[in-house]
Amino acid sequence: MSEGVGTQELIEFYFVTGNDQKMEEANAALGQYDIHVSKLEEFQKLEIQSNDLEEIASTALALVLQRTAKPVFVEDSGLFVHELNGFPGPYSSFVYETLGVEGILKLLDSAKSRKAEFRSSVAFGMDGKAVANFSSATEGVIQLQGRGEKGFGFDPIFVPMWTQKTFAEMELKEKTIYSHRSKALSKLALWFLNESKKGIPKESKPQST
Ligand code: ITT
Repeated sequence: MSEGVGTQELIEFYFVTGNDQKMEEANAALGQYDIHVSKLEEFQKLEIQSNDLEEIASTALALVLQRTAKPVFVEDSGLFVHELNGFPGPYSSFVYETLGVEGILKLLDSAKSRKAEFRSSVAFGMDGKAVANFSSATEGVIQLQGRGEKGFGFDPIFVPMWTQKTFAEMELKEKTIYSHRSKALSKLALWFLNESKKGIPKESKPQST
């Protein structure tokens, strides 16, 4: 196992997702720690309905862990708009497919605040057992109109704090600096590299950070 960030040894994690852009982002985020990510093609992420991203990710992971001993993770994420009391949140995928970016812009037509945050929750397991969850968020502002062609989902309307660009105007490398997903995955990487030095706990209640 790796002795830490910057070592030459390549670690392989597996990601269960139907979203290829999430895959690319995961590789960019974990690549910083010499961790390579491959897709577990034969698996589908099954999503329960819940208001809690961590619960959605953990439940999806539990099903995957019944069928593989590989180091594997799933991620659940969403856009939480403050003025809409956190909507669409855990329903972001469905809302994106039905109302789209324009739907969110319409809902915010007369909103006083355009503050929002993207949240990400990563559930990681290995040897057939859930080991840990990592969550993160990125705050920002919903724009009046979409800008940019890159990324996916609500990227064209979201500008993270401390920047002027929407996620869709950023190269992958730049989105990796700010994104909720990248921050949650960095927590996973740092935890894993640290635990690897001690020996990963095999029997444990998944911990959350
Ligand atoms: P999985 O197969 O991994 O579930 P998914 O795209 O369906 O892929 P989620 O269920 O986590 O992922 O849905 C999150 C939705 O929230 C996603 O479809 C987007 O609409 C939105 N979203 C999450 N992260 C985003 C990001 O970084 N940029 C833009 N939109 C994002």
